[in-house]
Amino acid sequence: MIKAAAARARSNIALVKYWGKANGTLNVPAVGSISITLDALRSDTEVVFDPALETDELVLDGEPRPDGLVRVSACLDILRELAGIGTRAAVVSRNNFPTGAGLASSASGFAALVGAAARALGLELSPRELSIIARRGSGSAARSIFGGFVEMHAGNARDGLDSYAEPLLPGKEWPLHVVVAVTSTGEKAVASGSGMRHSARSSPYYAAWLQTHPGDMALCRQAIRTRDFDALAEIAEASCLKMHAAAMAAVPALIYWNGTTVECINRIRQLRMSGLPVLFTVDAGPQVKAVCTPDARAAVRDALAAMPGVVEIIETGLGPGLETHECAS
Ligand code: 2P0
Repeated sequence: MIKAAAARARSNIALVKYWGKANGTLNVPAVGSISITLDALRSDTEVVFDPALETDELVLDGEPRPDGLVRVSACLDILRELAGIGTRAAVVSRNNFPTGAGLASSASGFAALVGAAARALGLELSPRELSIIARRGSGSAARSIFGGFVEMHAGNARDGLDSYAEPLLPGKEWPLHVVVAVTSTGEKAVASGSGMRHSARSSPYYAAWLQTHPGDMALCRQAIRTRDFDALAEIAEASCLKMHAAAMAAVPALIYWNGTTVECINRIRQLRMSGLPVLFTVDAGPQVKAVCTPDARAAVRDALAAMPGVVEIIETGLGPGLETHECAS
């Protein structure tokens, strides 16, 4: 019998970054992280378990992507085992934003995949269980199961079962905005996973990154609890720069930025010094994400849109977690 369902999940950006793995096989992160889920950056995914299929299939943004099947099938295998079936699946996923360019398409993609597949199989899993399974596909996907402000726990159990995300604060309690300055639309040269492994192996700053991370998490939790934008800006920018410093100090160096990335960072720092509540963060790609209060949004957008080298601006508020539904197939 054919079993099908669909899901929508949103991308997220981390304010305190995940960089490094404690267990590559189970994809357990070496550190926790704190993120916000973005309303406008979405993956819509349909999963059809079909007895006629001999292998899993993946179509991403209209293109067959056999290269993505290892991680997709790994997530599907966990769900198939829970459901007690071996049926292969066709996965069709679409992102409404550039894939693989540092906009966390794997976060929304794997959260949507796991949500759709679990629903198709009739598995009644808790959001925490879905988060643990989504993590196997992509560490940041564990966070996209939830909306608003989200904390990912690295955990320390050998089986990875305490390595999951959970909500910290609903988005409506502190409705920040995000202005993404897209500085390049190509797929990034070094995927996050390899970048993390390379940093852990060769960066002299990786140990300091691990050692100072728990303090950063505590400061960020406190800033969110008290809605203290200046404190949030200080810790989020510090965590971002520390992650990139660890990557840049790897041998050979891992530089995810381009010139426009740096110019946008400088512009955002200027804007904050002039009194605008805005902070920057950058992930494993050259895009710059400005996080600001709703009243600062227009000024931030105009300033970043005017930067030479910015090719697109994406604006979004904070979004909800995973949504699943039946589909016609
Ligand atoms: C983050 N990033 O916390 C960090 C900051 C990128 C830079 O989580 O290997 O694609 O699939 O677990 O989730 C991107 O890493 O890595 C990421 P895998 P993922 O948002």
